[in-house]
Amino acid sequence: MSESAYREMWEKLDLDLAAHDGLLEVLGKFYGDIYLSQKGRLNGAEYLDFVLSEVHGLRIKELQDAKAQGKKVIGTFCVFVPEELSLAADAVQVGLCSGADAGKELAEEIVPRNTCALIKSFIGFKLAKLCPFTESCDMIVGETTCDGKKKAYETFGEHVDNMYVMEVPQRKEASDRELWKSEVLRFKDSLEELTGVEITAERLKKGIRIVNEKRRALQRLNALRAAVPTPISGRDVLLVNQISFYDDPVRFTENINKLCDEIEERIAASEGVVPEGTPRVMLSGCPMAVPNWKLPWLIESSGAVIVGEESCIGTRNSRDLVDESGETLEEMLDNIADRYMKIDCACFTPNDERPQNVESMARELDVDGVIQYALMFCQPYTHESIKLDRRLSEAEIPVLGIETDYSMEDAEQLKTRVEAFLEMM
Ligand code: BJ8
Repeated sequence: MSESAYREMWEKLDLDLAAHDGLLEVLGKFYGDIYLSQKGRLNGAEYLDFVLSEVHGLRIKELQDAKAQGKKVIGTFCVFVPEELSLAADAVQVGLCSGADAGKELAEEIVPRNTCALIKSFIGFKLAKLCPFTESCDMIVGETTCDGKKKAYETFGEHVDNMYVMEVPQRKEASDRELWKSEVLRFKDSLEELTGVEITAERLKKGIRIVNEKRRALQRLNALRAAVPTPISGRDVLLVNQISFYDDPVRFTENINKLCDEIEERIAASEGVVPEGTPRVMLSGCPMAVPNWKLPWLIESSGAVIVGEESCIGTRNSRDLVDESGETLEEMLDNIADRYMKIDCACFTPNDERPQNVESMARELDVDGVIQYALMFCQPYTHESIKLDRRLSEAEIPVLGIETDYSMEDAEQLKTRVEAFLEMM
């Protein structure tokens, strides 16, 4: 598609074209510095580069084409929203979390300043008219996870059409499972009403299979990257996880499996993206949405390699599959409810699974240290970081806690802390 056709599309979506041009320019430069400058990347990374370069172009065109064919677009902010159901309703589901400071001042007019950067970012992108994904949505799904998000959706909802909020329980008792199942059913009904498509057992089975295949590809990638020497950079795997929320799920799975085939060849030849002996680090904590690449870049440019992300844009989203043995609609809906109740988000209390998961992941990946990442003002993850710090220290796994936002102002200071941590490891 030509540049002028893209501009016409963005204009129709009511984007602020001048501000949007500025955003794409900064994004392109940032991507070049952080991604394209890497040495020894896999050929399959071309897919990542292509998707990222067309994230506001070709992918948005695809969404417009889907809409022209009568399909609906569902926007989400959290891994609790079951994509299986959206696919079964013949809809397209896309992630709307954003990882850049755009529109921050506008966002601070409607949410408190001491709100995390992720929330301010999705609000800022909307208010500054910068996000073609948000503007393409027929329904935007929020969820009652942290207080920041659930209060923000009240005001955000005044600025978008068709805001829908799923109630996510805060505990994991039988009554919470019951509540969650009823929310899964309510979401199914709302999708059917929006799309006019009845979610049958056959359609849902297909939706479950597509999303499971996507998660299987991510599991395969996570298993392969654990090899020594490390065959793929942490930055590239983070990008894979980020793209998993935007790209068509079938195309994504196919490309990630091809990337994994190439990684297998690399492993067989004992080739790594970094030399053997490079310190292995695992990230744990808040999700890192596109283009939040600051910390991974600082870590990997300090001489370490990231071999795991315990995060929703990471293994928390791919660890569990939906049981595929269900045959009736009811069985499948139960299996979906069960799978999503396993998510160990810090919004749950108690949340004993998460420390266990973090420690066992660190051991399985044989990491030299864990870097806990929390966005400033994120209560759930900063609270849990204290407990996790204690647990990992007791297990003699070196740990560093980082609290930051999306600005680059603290980059130098963070780099110094990361370097000191790597030396200490
Ligand atoms: S399941 S982690 S995607 S809620 S960083 S907005 S928690 S103040 S993102 Fe999340 Fe779903 Fe949980 Fe995952 Fe609040 Fe913290 Fe901000 Fe956060």
